[in-house]
Amino acid sequence: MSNNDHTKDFVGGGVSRRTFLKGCALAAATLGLSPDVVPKMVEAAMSPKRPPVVWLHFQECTGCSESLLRSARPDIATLILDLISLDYHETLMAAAGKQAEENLRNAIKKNTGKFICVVEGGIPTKDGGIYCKIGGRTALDIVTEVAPRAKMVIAIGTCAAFGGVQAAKPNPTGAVGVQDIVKGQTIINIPGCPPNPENFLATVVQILTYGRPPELDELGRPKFAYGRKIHDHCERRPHFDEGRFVECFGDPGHKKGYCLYKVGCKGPVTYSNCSVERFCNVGAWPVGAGHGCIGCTEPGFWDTMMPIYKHLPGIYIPLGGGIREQAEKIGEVAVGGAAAVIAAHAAVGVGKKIFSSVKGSSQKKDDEK
Ligand code: FSX
Ligand code: SF4
Ligand code: F3S
Repeated sequence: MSNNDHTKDFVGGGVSRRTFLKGCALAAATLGLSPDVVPKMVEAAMSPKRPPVVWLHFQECTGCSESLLRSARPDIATLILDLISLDYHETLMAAAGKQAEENLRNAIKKNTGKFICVVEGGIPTKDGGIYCKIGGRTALDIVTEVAPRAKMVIAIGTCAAFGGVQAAKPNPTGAVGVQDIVKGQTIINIPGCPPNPENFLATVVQILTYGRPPELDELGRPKFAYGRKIHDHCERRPHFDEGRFVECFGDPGHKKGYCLYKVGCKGPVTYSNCSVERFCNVGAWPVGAGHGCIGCTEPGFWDTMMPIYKHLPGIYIPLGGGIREQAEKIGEVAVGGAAAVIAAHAAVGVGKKIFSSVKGSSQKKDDEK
């Protein structure tokens, strides 16, 4: 693909000013900005100068692209594909083989220092990175060549941000996220397995409007999306506060919509706006559907948030009437495993928060507010 017109072929393309307006209003709300900024956003979004985007796929399930393309409100995929000039995207472009490789080379050459590089998927580093190859080159080679030449990088999904499912123990391919390889570059992490497309849209609109990334947390995640815990805005929170829990799936408490903490919900230690933004324009999200949050926006969640159906140890739960009691201990093996992995992440910000939550301190403070 060489220009935006070409991308329109893929999505049935072309959006009206009204759609831009709706999309920008949605982005402004997601970013937590006043509606006053919407005209400025629309102006930036409708500019004929579309930022070139090179989208790389590595170790992943393509769920990030899928969730983007299947999104609604107001057809985010169309909107994004009209906002940018998607010069290279392996699963969307018509080109294949040598022509595709040439497209990539040309896009980089023509737009060095100007394009946005979106990376989807983890990068294997073991044995010279041979476990993911495209056109005979390793993902490691490709990302090392492309990402430093970009204006900035967006790592979409937990795989690109932190290594994801393939980085789970024993991580046989040595998978890591982009930030572990590419240094000295602006990298915006939009984790989630897959992430909410609205967070990606809002980030793109922010970049278009202000020419810079949104404010990021210590893990490189936009604060507008990852600044609060799932638990802080969960519709089941009143049940948590009053000590009404699902004890096992399908029990009367489950049918009544009680809190899922005791059946493994990791909402108290997971930073994301899922409980506010929801998915698919129908208000759906994991906890709303009756399953606990598995912490998919956090680094190493496939290890640190396990077992899926047990809550983390040491988080205080209320028993109702303001009486608190430390949650019952889960099996020693699970406790040791989770605590050890979480301790390993304690060197970075959110890891620290998780660690202190596990020790009971920060969670207790939060719950006492
Ligand atoms: Fe990873 Fe994206 Fe999980 Fe999949 O492609 S974040 S495996 S749902 O979706 O990279
Ligand atoms: Fe919601 Fe989970 Fe918190 Fe319960 S523990 S209130 S289900 S986020
Ligand atoms: Fe993931 Fe939990 Fe949101 S599992 S999608 S962070 S509710």
